[in-house]
Amino acid sequence: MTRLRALVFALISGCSVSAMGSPYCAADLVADNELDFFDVTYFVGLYAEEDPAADFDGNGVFDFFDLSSFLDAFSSCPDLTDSDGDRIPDFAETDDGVYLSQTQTGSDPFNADTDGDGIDDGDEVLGTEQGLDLRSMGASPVFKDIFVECDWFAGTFQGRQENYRPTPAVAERVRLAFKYGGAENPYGADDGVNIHLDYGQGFGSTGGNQIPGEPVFVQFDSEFNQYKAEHFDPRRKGYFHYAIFANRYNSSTNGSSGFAEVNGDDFIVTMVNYNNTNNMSNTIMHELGHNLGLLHGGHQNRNYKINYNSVMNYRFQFAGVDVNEDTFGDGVLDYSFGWNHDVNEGFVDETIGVLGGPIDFNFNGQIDIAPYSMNLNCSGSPVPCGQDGNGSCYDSVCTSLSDSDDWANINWARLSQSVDRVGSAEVVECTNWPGKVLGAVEP
Ligand SMILES: [Ca+2]
Ligand SMILES: [Ca+2]
Ligand SMILES: [Ca+2]
Ligand SMILES: [Ca+2]
Ligand SMILES: [Zn+2]
Repeated sequence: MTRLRALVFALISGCSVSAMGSPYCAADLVADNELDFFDVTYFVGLYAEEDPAADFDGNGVFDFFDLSSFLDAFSSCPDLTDSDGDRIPDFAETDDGVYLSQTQTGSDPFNADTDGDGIDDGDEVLGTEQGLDLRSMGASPVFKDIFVECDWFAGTFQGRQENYRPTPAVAERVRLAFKYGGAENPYGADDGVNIHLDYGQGFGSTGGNQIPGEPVFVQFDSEFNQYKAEHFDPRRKGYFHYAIFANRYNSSTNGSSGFAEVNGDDFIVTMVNYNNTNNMSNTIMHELGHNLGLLHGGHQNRNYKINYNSVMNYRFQFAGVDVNEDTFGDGVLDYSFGWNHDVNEGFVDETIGVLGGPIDFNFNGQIDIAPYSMNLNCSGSPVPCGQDGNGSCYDSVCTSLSDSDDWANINWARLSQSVDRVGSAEVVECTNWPGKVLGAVEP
């Protein structure tokens, strides 16, 4: 575009440029981190219309002094070079990990996403170009953030009164699990993620809402996407995960707890008749984990691994992860750290268990000294190699079962890869529900 054509364009579409108020230079009116022809053009346009914003010296009168003040500001602006293109000039990215203000951001001037959470520094510090104010929602350019909008149904479902809105107790349990999780941050900051669940609780979280209606089930993802189109601010796309909390999905008898995109941004949590703080918070972290790229075996689909200690594993989704190394859940909500050693089902050594201490894997009441072969990744009791426990085992083969480091394996680029933005995403149906591992009746 030639300069002349650009000028004409700027004049006829003057409102398309950013509003006044680059935090970096008062004269950078179009807030593109460059002082250029367009800033002058924009200013002259405001001046001609006696827009209050053109009262540059603040004396209540539009006069010659405004124009000269503007030109002074123009000439005294700092170097607005933005090396990494994240809309924050180099001089403001102080590269010390301490966020103080929009002109002392703590972020890296040569890395557009300093904390590596998939959201650019400029979006976290200034809000997005579409006007989504992530900073006021708690975003930091130097600490990982995840945003999730939660919309829910409430009413009568199959004769039951239910309210599937996440409670403050649910949100707190999820918050703590991420806050003290193992995701790394730059500049030697503590590990952890600030997760922001917007269930319409206020204080900047005003996107979550009840969806009218009392559907017995929601079809994923055709009906899901219709609800999303109606209830999700499109400016949040690419920055927020979107979750619907409903009775069931896909059928009136499906008792499973959820469905999610893998490496995406959409998931559904269906609590049927087992809605409580533990079940919902654990399922949020499980389904969100799929969005983050995690599978039921961490890096693989192999489910029920006794040494994969994560809420992603059906063995630990509702029971919580194992903290005393006996392979049974202890109610703690977490992803895995990959600390357990491999367990070879063809050569099971009870004396070393999963982390060093002995475990009676075959429930014969003693620690067997001699290794044996046994298919261990089953929802019920272990069975001999070659058998699948009438479908209760993930597979029938005896292999080496490996742990996985979920926290290190999170795909932080998932938002830019989600199905709403590009092509088709892999989805995973989560057929788990409380008591399944114990052989209870599906609700
Ligand atoms: Ca920059
Ligand atoms: Ca940067
Ligand atoms: Ca970031
Ligand atoms: Ca962040
Ligand atoms: Zn799942």
